[in-house]
Amino acid sequence: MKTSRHQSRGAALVIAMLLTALGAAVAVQMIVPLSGWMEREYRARDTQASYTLADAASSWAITVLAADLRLGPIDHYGEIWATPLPPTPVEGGTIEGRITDLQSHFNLNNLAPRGVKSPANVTLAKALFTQVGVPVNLVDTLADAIDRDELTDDGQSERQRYGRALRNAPLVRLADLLDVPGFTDAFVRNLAAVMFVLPEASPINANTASRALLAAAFPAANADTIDQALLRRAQQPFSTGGDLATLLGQPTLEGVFSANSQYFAVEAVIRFDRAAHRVQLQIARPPAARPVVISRLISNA
Ligand SMILES: [Ca+2]
Ligand SMILES: [Ca+2]
Repeated sequence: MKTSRHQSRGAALVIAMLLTALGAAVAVQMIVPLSGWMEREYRARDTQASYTLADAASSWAITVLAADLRLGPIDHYGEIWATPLPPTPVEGGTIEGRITDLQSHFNLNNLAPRGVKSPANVTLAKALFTQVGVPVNLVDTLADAIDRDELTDDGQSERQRYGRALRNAPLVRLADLLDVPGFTDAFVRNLAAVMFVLPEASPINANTASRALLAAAFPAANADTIDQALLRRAQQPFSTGGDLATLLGQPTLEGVFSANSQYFAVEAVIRFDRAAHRVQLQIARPPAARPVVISRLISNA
């Protein structure tokens, strides 16, 4: 009862924020239905309207995430941003959407934050690679490809070890793995199920990470202790990345976890009489600046 009241209040708030975003960002005449009757005119109208509504979805998500930042430094699924936007009527159609936390997953660039290898993240990546059937030695290759120096862990030249110069820079997209010696299409597909690439290192948010990911990070913690930690998290989200290790009675993993997020995904579906479009956004929310859209994809839904 309490939960459903909380959810409907959350939904009312996210709808109010959408209407604010529509007012602020949308040239209203662009989404008023035109009088044309021909199919191609409908299509043109719907496509133009979908771009306009994609802008509205961006403004909506930015408004929601900026408002969240003012409420405090931690991020968890009990917050307003995590409440899905239910199908909401707008001129000529409906819009619905949801924001998810990209830092609930492992970001491959965490292997070498700011160009320096992170041993704890290398260890976690090896566990995750094993889970999806990708050889663990490729974690070392990838860490060498991302870290800025030209040396392997045992002091050899990377160029000699791998037969060519490595990129020595963060990955920009998952497909960049194909430029790293040893990675195949099949490996990249397997990794895509559990990992992400964000523009810079981004610790995993302990408040939004899956049970499986937490268990992989703390292989010495027993299952009951992890379940108890998850119950605790649902009641009272972690305030630092280290809280989780403490609760599990495990050593802190340097640089692996945080309790907040700077990267979010938005998925919105916009429906008209004759067409539906899916808008997928990635949003960066720096600690002291307005959130910005860093990638946008519009496709047929
Ligand atoms: Ca928050
Ligand atoms: Ca390197």
